[in-house]
Amino acid sequence: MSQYNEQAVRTKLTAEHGVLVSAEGVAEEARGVPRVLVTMGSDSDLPLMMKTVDTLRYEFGITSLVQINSVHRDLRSVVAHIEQLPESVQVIIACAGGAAHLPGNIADLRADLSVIGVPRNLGALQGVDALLSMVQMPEGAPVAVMAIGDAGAVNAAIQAAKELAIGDPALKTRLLAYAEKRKGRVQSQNQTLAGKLQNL
Ligand code: AIR
Repeated sequence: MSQYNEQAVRTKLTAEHGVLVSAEGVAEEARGVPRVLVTMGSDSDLPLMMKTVDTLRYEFGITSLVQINSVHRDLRSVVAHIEQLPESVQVIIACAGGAAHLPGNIADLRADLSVIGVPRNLGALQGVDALLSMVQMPEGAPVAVMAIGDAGAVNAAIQAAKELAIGDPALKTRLLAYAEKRKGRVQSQNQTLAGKLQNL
């Protein structure tokens, strides 16, 4: 991200912006400029959202900011956090469970940024509640909603990488390499298929 001076963005980061995470480590150990905000309603969402953070940093080399934001427990701080994001952040990934209004609220606050929603599989309705809360946005404030749970968390990272790759050929190359790895999985399944069928 040549248009952003890494040192300038990093020195401006405060605890209010969230915690920086990159392939090198967390907080002071992290490197690079945050291009994605990964936010969630509670730290109980973290195990799920680490799949997003890890896909971003290890598959695509994308540094993210990670932050907790609850629109049902502290709405005012959500507004402040989202309005103060560093300008290097170009995509927001938001996860919540239950009455999951975080991505929709952020889509209203930030008409200039892409918002991707990850519904968490939780409680009596196992994520169907979160999915419907996210996906039924009124006209004018879209949220790109992923699948419920693990697949959605990983896909959110890939979707963010695709959006960032529009202006970043190196990232395009990494996306293609990631797709090749997926093809390899099918090929190796076919190679071991005869043996598996014989044992059934
Ligand atoms: N949540 C928190 N504030 C608003 C919402 N929707 C969600 C969290 C989490 C769930 O409530 O995103 O998925 C349960 O949170 P906790 O903190 O009780 O584990």
